[in-house]
Amino acid sequence: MGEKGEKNEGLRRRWNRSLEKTRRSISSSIGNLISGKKNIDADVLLDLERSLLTTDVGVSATDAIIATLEKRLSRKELSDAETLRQALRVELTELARPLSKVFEIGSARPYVVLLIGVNGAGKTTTIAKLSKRLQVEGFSTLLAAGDTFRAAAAEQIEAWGASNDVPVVSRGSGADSAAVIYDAIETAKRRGIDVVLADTAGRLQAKKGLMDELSKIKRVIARTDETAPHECLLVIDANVGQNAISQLQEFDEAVGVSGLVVAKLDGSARGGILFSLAYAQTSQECTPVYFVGLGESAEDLEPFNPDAFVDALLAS
Ligand SMILES: Nc1nc2c(ncn2[C@@H]2O[C@H](COP(=O)(O)OP(=O)(O)OP(=O)(O)O)[C@@H](O)[C@H]2O)c(=O)[nH]1
Ligand SMILES: [Mg+2]
Repeated sequence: MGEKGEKNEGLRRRWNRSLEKTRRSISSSIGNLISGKKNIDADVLLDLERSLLTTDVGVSATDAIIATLEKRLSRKELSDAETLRQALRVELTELARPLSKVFEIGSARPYVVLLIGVNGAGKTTTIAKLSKRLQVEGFSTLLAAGDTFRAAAAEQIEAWGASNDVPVVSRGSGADSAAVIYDAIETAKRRGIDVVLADTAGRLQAKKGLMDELSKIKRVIARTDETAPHECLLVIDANVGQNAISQLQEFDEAVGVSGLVVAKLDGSARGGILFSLAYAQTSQECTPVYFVGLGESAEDLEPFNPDAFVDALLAS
């Protein structure tokens, strides 16, 4: 195996390991089939429907998938577990494909990336991971400690910056978040830094005052460069299930979400939420999932790859 082959193999193993819990749910019905019954019938699809719902694929997306499989079953195209697995693979991959988009640093300098989301979603961790990734790609980064709500928040990002040699602009807790981010962007301009990654405090999408604060942050950022922020990334915890849909809607309405990061896909049994997110957006322009979090360390941020994702879900 060449170096590239080894890298791909390692990546495949990582996806597989991360999706173990979600896979167990989905595959159990297909797995039972292989060891038990020989023929695919309506009961099997019922089992599959239940598993998809358990992993948070959501009612509408599950209905659509099962309807297609039923059609194929009635046309006698699903003769055994393997053809069912293949058919499911095609359905799931097609559904997830519109979510995939390459995260690119455009030409603006500094390129400003704002991270938002509910409490504990994984924003600050994602900033650390993204900063690492961008450094490897040759971009210099500066972090804005825009979560001024808790003292520990600024400390968390300052400590990470110090140990990774990444500059951080912070004014500690109680400071005005918009002002800190504004400062960070001006600092990056002066120092010729490529990318500013701006942290924000976690907030519930239902809290109007906090959502208004986000629009203010956005307005203040636009004073440094009218095209900024260039990306507004909503970080979603894979474990929140169907609430992800409402998070996307509400944050998008409040500030305009340009892309998603689905964190904590590892260890979650609810990875099907990605299909739900895709299905919810079938009739509109799709907000992409740029990255998924596959672990807690700085290397565990992977571009969302629908093929790797579905392969990992259906791996035997
Ligand atoms: N397993 C796993 N854990 C993650 C991942 N991303 C974040 N975490 C963990 O989730 C917890 C919360 O992450 P933070 O990055 O602090 O979340 P946050 O959105 O900044 O939280 P607040 O600032 O409190 O709103 C931490 O314990 C992280 O280590 C991931 O992809 N996988
Ligand atoms: Mg945080």
